[in-house]
Amino acid sequence: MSDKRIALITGATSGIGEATARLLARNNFKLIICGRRKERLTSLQDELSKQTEVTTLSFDVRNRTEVENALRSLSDGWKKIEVLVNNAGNAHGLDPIQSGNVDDWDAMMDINVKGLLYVSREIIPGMVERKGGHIINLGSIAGKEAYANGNVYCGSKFAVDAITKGMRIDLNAYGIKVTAINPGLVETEFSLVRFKGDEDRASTVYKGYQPLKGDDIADLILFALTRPAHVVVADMVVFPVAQASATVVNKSL
Ligand code: NDP
Ligand code: 8X3
Repeated sequence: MSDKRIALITGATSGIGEATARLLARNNFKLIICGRRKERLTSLQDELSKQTEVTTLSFDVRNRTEVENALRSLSDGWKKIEVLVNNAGNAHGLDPIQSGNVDDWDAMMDINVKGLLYVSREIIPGMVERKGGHIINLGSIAGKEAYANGNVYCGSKFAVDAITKGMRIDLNAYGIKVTAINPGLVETEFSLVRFKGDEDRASTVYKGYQPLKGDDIADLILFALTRPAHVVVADMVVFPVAQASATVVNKSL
């Protein structure tokens, strides 16, 4: 019988989630990779299947029925999910509160907060029944400090911070580990999504210093997942060396 743990990663089609899928595939995990872009899921599955067993689930985390149907469609061999990486999420827009786009607000609260909850609600009961498992929630420095024009994105990540703490308390009785990873600036498709495909504006965010890469965050996720049974990494904040807070970034390094 395989001793590999099954890890489900949301948002595995890009950035931090994709890097995490690649690293876990090389480190004794079987993978359920999720996202909306099916062609990216299939191509990642083809690549990683050389290293481990991989299955894909395509759903929009905003749509509760899609989330439920997708997760309940897993065959028996894939149902015992021991690791959940709640990573799917994005910022949409960067506007002052008085002129914010309400569709952007809906997207951020629906994806970053409600989507994380819908996925978790499907997976946690199995962990409780088996008295074990590990949930890794991707928060952000934006969930620790509010910054100018970050308002609702920060609100969504402050919510992730509170939900993570609540999960850790409620699941304490069952030996389930809950970890928050809170990165600063990581160069992924994040800014391209935030600025609605404006490549120049997106690339400016990462100019003048060395930002984190998806691989740097994947390393920390693997670190948290491979601590001894009695150790849980509860809460990590990680910056590129050039960053000192949500807004202090030394662009001359
Ligand atoms: P990317 O834009 O590169 O990746 C986002 C991932 O989320 C994609 O795989 C995307 O897949 C998925 N996703 C987005 N919306 C949905 C949806 N409605 N349903 C299902 N999946 C969705 O960004 P990152 O890798 O940087 O972001 C990953 C996480 O890290 C996010 O939670 C983000 O807030 C957090 N983070 C990022 C930081 C950064 O600087 N980059 C810093 C701190 C935290 P698809 O489009 O295929 O559905
Ligand atoms: C992503 C990092 O600083 O853009 O969560 O909010 S930041």
